[in-house]
Amino acid sequence: QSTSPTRRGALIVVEGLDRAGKSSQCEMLRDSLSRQGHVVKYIRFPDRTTPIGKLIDSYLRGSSHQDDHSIHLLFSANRWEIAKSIEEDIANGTTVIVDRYSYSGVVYSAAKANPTLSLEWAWRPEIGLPRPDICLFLSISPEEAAKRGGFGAERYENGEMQTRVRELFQTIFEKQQDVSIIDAGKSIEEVSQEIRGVVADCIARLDVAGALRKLG
Ligand code: 2DT
Ligand code: MG
Repeated sequence: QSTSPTRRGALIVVEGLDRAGKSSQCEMLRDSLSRQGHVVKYIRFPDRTTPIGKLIDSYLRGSSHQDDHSIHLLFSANRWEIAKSIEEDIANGTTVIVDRYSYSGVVYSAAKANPTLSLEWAWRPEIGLPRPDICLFLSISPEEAAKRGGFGAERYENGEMQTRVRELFQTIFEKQQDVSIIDAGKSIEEVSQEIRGVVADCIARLDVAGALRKLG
């Protein structure tokens, strides 16, 4: 055979609270990896463009009401409807950067303190989705977040919810493998440089990491 098999892409997830700088950092990482010759896609969840995503968007903007469990499952379904295309991209050598994933999914839902919506319950529908090769958690203090501007108008954008979300992110990332906690209170350039380093290590390990795995 004259053709060598394509090296698979990496699945890189960026998580964090609102105003941690996720979107800017995802864009900078995409541009940096592209300049190095990688084929890169940047996607975000929720993907508000699909039919399920439109229901989620209307819920987040406060235009509609949903039962806590029901909206949780819609957020998860929104990942499942994209999962196959992520797997195909990775197999074809495209590196996929994902802005929010299952970790936001379980943490925001469990933060509602609904007695029948535990972290464990919330994780179940995530099982079997593509497992990130690395999850970068952009950690920012409430003080620094406040300096970056007030809350937006969407559901969840309030102090009480953000405090619970912060605690639950800590809880789940203690147990999670392949998580890198980044101090996102530093300058944009410093944070970006740290992310580039972590991602370079992750990409260098892809051959030994084997095929893309699934969340368990
Ligand atoms: P953005 O501000 O990033 O658009 O997110 N969320 C997100 C959930 O509750 N469950 C999920 O599965 C995901 C991906 C986090 C909008 C809000 O949606 C929350 C903030
Ligand atoms: Mg937001």
